[in-house]
Amino acid sequence: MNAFVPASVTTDGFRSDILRHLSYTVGKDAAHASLYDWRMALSYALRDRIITPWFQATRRTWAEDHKRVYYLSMEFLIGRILEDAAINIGLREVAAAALSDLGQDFDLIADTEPDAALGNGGLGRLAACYMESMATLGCPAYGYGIRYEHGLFRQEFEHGQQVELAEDWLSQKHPFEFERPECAYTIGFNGNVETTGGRTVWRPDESVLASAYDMPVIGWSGRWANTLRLWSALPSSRFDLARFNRGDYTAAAESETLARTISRVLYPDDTTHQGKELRLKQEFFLTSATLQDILRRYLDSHSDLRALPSKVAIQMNDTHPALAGPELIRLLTDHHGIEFAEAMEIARACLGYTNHTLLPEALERWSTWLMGSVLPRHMQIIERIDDHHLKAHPKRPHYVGIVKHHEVRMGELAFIMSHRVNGVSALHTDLVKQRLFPELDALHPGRIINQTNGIAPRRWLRMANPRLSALISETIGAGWEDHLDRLSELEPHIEDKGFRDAFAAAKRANKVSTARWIKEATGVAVSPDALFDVQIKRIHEYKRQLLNILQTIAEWHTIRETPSGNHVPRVKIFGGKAAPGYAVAKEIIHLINDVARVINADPKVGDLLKVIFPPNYNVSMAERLVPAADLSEQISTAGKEASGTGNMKLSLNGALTIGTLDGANVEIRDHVGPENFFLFGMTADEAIARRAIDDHAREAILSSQALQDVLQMLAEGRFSPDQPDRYHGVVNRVWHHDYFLVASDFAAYCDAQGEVDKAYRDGDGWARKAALNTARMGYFSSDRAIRGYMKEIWNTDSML
Ligand code: 26V
Repeated sequence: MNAFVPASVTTDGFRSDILRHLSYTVGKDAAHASLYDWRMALSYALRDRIITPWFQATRRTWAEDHKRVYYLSMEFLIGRILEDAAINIGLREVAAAALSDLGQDFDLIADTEPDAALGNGGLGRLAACYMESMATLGCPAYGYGIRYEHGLFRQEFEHGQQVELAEDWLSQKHPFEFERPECAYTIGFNGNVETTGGRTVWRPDESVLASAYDMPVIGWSGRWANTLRLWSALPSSRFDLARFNRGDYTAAAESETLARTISRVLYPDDTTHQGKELRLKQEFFLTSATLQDILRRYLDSHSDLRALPSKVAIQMNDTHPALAGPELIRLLTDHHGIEFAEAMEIARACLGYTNHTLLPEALERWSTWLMGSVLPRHMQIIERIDDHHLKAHPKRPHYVGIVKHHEVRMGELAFIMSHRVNGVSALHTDLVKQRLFPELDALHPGRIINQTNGIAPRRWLRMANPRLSALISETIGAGWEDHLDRLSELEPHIEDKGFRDAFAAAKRANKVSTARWIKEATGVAVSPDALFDVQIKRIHEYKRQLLNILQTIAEWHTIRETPSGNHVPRVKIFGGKAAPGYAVAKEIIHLINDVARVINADPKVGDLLKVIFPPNYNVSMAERLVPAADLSEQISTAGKEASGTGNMKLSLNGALTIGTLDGANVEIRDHVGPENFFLFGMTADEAIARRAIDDHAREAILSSQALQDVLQMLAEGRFSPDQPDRYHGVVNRVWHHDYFLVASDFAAYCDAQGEVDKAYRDGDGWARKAALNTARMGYFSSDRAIRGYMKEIWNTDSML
């Protein structure tokens, strides 16, 4: 039981709370209530308990006029809210007991909650973990995002191929949100700019309303709560009856159409920037509504906008909200009469920019034509910022700048408008300096800093893995959840065989229950004694699911050739979605499913090898798979994965990593110890050198019989008998267009997998390594990361 359970909340009391909400909020009699009804009643009863700390936190922030942090993100990949909130407020057990008295099961009810999937992957999930940590640390903060009607699409497989279906998390009532119709701002688009008498006015010819919805974010132990404010678009003018009556039917509904589209759907592609007008409008919608709200709040209790940076820190989660620079300057100059240069300094002192990717195709660039027509005033301001920066730094090389070749480069804009720019792992930050912004780094030494990513231990250990959490609490006592470094206190116990057995038993129990779930989800029976080898993340060439599946085929081949060999049984588990327009990624999904079908039906292989790919990987599925994993696949081409955070979740839960020297893998390996990590493959520098070699893949293929065999099987259609040439494209790309170096890293990867087998055969040795992973991962708490942002970027402190 939590020490901080609000003493006033008894099981009996909470049971009446639930029943009261069931009757008077949901309008159902217990005798006829469905799981949905119970979930609503439970959510409202919990929500009641969150309101008081939430109000208190808000009141104290006002009363003490504390600096506030504003975290702007196009994505918040929250997942389920109910159980996480229950755990943080200390009522998880009370609620379960109360429900059990009522003949209901907490887990069954919680399992009916749809994921709030307002994000694509790592960047959005990081925003959600950071919101939770800011609340845990008592850092007054607001998250700002868009309330997409449809989050990330639902994935199904048809004949092994991905199909996308609309996701509609909002089709059910969302009990943790509060509509704030009184809080709404007008967001303009297009139109023209007029300058008269020294004053500039933008006259948009289109507009929508941004209307707020608030969600409380409760921190660990319920000591602090912040707000996540999501904007929903509404028509700015009522239906234009006059135009309608004149027969102008479409124009009459224009504002309504624009409003309906703007917050309708999350862009499902996190790999390619397409320069689409609607996306630019979404970004401005988020940014403008948020900045208007920030200035309104500030001016409620201050009058001098020059002091804004002492009370306001604005973090841009990648460049998606990078219009914050020009928009803040516009509001300060055009609306509040501040001089341009001073406005720029004020804005820069408020703003910080986090870079999450080096992939050139993901870096945002907008044509000056589009920017100039959708946001004419901002286009002017952007040019002025660029000009001002050039004048201040006359030695700036001619090819450096924000506006080049008729494009606005959002990375450069965000950099120049921020007082701090940060990468998300030590290696990534070095690469941001050396490869992405070398010239700007030279002009602004010290501006680029590192903040290695982290994950929320409450969700990713305490909630996802109750068995391991209980063992940890029994061993080192309570309170590690918000002092994750304390996991190091486990180390001396790892020398104790009893502890290692208990650690292994928790893992095994997780595997048993996940095996049951796998059977339900996919129809395939897997043995919990097999090594659970897990690769869960978006499907992308650089993440190299292809390398994994090619090695799986090689392993299958070996088992068939030497059926009596000493093979370690494995379950290869994949999870992930491909962007709908990313044909190569979709082909990899198809391949994994085809290979799974053949291998899983092969009687010669039996339990020695299974391939599992449950559809619709999401946060909830991650919570189910992470605690059951033995091996974590972090095998991206070095230099391509900015950080990774799944790598942290898996290792924290006692999975060993097989991985490259990429992103945060480097730091994870430093922490857990190289002997507890299976390293393979080229470094980032070696990868670049390798690519420069003509026919690098050919050389690697010719020196690996295993790889030749695998490619041969693919070419012959062994996994696609109904269409033997289906994977000719894949084979051809490995031979001739292997940018991500699958062939060149193949042999090293197979060797590392051999090392994994060897280590796994020693069950007790494996348990030691697994436990050491958990014990040494405390550093990767998002609390540590947020402390870093508070100190080095936001210049703020805790109110606890
Ligand atoms: C780019 C775009 C381009 C425009 C359309 C929508 C969209 C959405 C997202 C992105 C960038 C995604 C970048 C990203 O997710 N990076 C990941 O960030 C994680 C958190 O820092 C990090 O762990 C991963 O390594 C990194 O890939």
